[in-house]
Amino acid sequence: MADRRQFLKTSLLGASALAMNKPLAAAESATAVRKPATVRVASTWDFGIAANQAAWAVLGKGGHALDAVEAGVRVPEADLRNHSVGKGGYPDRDGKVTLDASIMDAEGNCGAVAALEHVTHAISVARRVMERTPHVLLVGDGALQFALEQGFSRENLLTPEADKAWHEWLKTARYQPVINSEVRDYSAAGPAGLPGGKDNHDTIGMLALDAHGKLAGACTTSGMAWKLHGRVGDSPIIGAGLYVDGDVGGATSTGVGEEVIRNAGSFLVVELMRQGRTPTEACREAVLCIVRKKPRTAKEIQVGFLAMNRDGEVGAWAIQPGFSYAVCDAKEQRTLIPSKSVFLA
Ligand code: SD4
Repeated sequence: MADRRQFLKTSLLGASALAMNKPLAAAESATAVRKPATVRVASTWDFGIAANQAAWAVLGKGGHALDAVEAGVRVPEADLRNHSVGKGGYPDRDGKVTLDASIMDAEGNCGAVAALEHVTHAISVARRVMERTPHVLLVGDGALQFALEQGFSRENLLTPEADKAWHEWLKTARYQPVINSEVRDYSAAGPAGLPGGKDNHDTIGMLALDAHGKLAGACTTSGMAWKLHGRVGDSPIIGAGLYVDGDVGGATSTGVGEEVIRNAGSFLVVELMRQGRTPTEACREAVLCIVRKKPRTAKEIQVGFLAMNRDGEVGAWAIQPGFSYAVCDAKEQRTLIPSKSVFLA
């Protein structure tokens, strides 16, 4: 009997040691075949080209990915022609411009602001939340109070052009927020209004891998035009609009944030990469998750994911055609790649 107990104990110990070693062995073999990392930055939409240039100014001289993504996304935040990020963004249905942003590094440090008013560079406030508070997310008045305490200046973010567009919207909208305003614009405005078209793209999400082998990501937006005051999208929600795991990769999203939040989208993409998917495969699977859950809604909306693994490989996938992403590295500085999509043009 004693022998049998000893046998069982030994076998169980052996089995659990084997089970514990299994993921370790897999991780080791993954390390063994790992390609050398490529210093690279990628970001959503065509405005990512200019943003990538600013990020590359940091990365190209051996700078840190976290500094690069912050510097990069500050470009569209300050661009008044851009109506979906930072100053000049379209307001909510009450005429208030409210910004959402998040930033994350390879070690899991992260910071975010949501429904922030009167400060152009929401991403830099998000970074301060990460580095100078014990918190992850500050919202609304509290986020503004913190930003002002940190020395950010108070500005009017509603430009005359955005104000005019809001008044136009008020004429016919009956004060109803619309979840898929991008796709509606698409049918009304023709090709220029396609999600990803000249005047109709949203959030910038950016992922970078630096010469030290570190990943970082940033995501910033003025959110959905004409939204309810106080509405927060996916962009400042860690795991939804942005997620980075230094051992695996990073992901970011654009499009209708509600569906991304419902599916913990960027976290899902990173976890799929952890299980061995390429960035493209992981983005595709995450998009299909959204489509499968709500096939009818999916026909009407756009969601796109962009991912980079720890080797610097980049991939993307979207629900609708029109999504594109910009990639910049030592070889190619201004590449714009059309994403594949579930539905075809
Ligand atoms: C958000 N993903 O707030 C962002 C941008 C957007 O429609 O509004 N897209 O949901």
